[in-house]
Amino acid sequence: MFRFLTAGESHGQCLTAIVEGIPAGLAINVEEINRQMARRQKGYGRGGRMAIETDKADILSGVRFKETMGDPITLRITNKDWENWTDIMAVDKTPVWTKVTAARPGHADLSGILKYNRKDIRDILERSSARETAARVAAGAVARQFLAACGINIVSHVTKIGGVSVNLENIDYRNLQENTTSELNCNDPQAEQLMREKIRDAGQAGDTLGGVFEVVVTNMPIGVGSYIQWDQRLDSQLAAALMSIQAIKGVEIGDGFDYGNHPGSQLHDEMFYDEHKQVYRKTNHAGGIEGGMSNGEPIVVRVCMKPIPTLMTPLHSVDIESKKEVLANKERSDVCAVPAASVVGEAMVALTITKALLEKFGGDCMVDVLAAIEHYNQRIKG
Ligand code: EPS
Repeated sequence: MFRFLTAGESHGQCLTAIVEGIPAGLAINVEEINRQMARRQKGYGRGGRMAIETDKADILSGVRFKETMGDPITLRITNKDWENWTDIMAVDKTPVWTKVTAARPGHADLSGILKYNRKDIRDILERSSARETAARVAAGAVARQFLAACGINIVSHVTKIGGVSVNLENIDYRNLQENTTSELNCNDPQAEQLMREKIRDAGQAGDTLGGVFEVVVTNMPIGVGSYIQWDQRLDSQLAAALMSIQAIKGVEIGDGFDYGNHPGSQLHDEMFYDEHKQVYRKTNHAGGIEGGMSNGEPIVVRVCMKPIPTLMTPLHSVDIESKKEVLANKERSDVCAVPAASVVGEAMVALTITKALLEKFGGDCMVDVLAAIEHYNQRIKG
């Protein structure tokens, strides 16, 4: 079974991920893992923390001589900022702290403190912080190397920030490439300029901005995921994985909510036959998934992130200790983290597809997995 877990607080010593179930014999490129880590840190609108950290994943187990052995892989990301928090986040000292007591609307603060019976909101915000996504990207970077060995590619792009949308009409999803130059991971330079202005203005006003990004998976084998049980459906697994990312409020597959606007005759992807291409489609409204299974078309998932709840011009709230109405807690944060979330989205999609792929093709070692995929592809061609 493929699974992963993360541990660690935002200002604790480190974040850790354990990834279990990657077959033996997969070549691991540590430099590429760290390139993914760096992508998550970028983006116009990120806060002061990103200037402190240079996230790097140290592999503590599971890889020997640059190859997996089938063991759990442990990845550690050291928090450089920890040295500024050794008293506040001490493991084995008596408390020397200034408590955080003004809950932020939109954050985990209020429900968390009641649920876990804590007196300092810091006990909640440290783990609920999106800093945890650094560990997900490290885990996802291992999964992507597994998928790349199986020929599967994952990219993302930002399609909306603060109400400014890109033109999606001429996007060639089959050949979408990673954007290595745009600071906002946006493929439309005109929209990107407007997005930057929106982020700059929001920052100056002490406000924050959300947006939308798409994750696209290409070269997926047909029939990954299943309609047999609700939790085996690939679309349900992707939606859950993406919805689990901090601040995500909506997930759509393919045309998503637009399916409510048109009749079926305009929305189902008609089938055609060609000796070379076999059964093929001219459209991809379904976003690469029908009946909970991949259908061979690019998988297109659209994800909406709310504006980050930590505002420098804080909102009305209540102090949980004094019960007085106050302004919410101000913490250093980001004005906009949608480009970072798009990289996290890629990681969560990679981890989800890896799990589903291994359920379909099994295998303790890479040669068995690749042989199973090859055999299956030959069979369905016939
Ligand atoms: C983040 C680190 C955090 C925040 C942000 C994401 O660092 P700090 O709290 O020290 O400034 O910048 O966290 C949140 C958006 C949140 O809601 O907590 C990171 O590494 O991505």
